[in-house]
Amino acid sequence: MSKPKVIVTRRWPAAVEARLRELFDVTLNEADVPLSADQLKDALRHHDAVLPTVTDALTAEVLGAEPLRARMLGNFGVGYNHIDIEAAMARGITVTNTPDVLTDCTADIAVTLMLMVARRAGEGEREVRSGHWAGWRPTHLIGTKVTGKTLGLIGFGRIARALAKKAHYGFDMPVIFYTPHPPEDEVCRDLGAKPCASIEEVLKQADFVSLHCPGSKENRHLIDAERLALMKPGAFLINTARGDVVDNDALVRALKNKTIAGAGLDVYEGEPHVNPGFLELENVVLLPHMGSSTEETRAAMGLRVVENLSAYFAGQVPRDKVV
Ligand code: 8YV
Repeated sequence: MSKPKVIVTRRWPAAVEARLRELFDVTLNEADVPLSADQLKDALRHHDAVLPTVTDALTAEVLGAEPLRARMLGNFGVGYNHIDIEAAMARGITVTNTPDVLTDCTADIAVTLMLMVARRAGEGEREVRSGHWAGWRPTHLIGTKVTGKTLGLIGFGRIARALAKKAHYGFDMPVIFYTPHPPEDEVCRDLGAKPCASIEEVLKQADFVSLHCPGSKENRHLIDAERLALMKPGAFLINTARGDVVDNDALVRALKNKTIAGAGLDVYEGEPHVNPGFLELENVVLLPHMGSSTEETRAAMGLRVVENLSAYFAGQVPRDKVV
């Protein structure tokens, strides 16, 4: 029997590409240049499965490709806001993602951002590298203490819970959160986390607000000017979720006017574009969407896609079936 034909839209870790070569008739993207909408349509016409990432806009228009051969999208990543899920369902396409394996590394990047922005690490690094460091003095680069401060989580899924654990046990932080689906009391007790009745309640109380809700039409600009205005003047906003959960223009204004103390961002509206307003500000730390970017996690993400694909082609329900 011939092997299923699969196409990978970006470069993946070498070990995973090797495994894909063993199992499938695979087309790799050695140049690592993102595919255009037309190329994605072509991929859907000529392969049994397409393996996309966050940089591939699989819109209803793209998924309307005819004649459609691909009935499987094995997404490399847990978030799938770049895939029109309703259109995929309408076309009978199975979509899978890669949860669990990136939880800790993404939570670690949230910790990195909290520490960097509160302790002004980006500013300090820029100063040393530019040769402008004049030496130690008691009033130099004074930041904000992280240990013991209140962490507020918007969303309470895997990554938020991993962050709660690190913050509570590592930094002695009281944790509060808002989720429309609160977990059992025991989960909250173990993480030292207290549910709040609304997003507003979290925003008003937290010293660090970290976003952990999915990117979606519903969550677009969930954090807008009005909600930013509820945050304490000394508070920091951390975003490792999706850029468009925050109104980026409103955030630039809040940072510029110092109505909040700072922000740590790993994700942006319209990536890889970054709102130029952020670039002029010292009180924001800017990372290039690297939450899951460790050797261990990226390999595990790829192998999780391989597992999902193998199950799909064996006629089983893949472990991480989204639809
Ligand atoms: C991925 C992410 O690297 O998994 C996600 O949702 O945001 C990142 O960790 C990226 O999405 C790859 O598609």
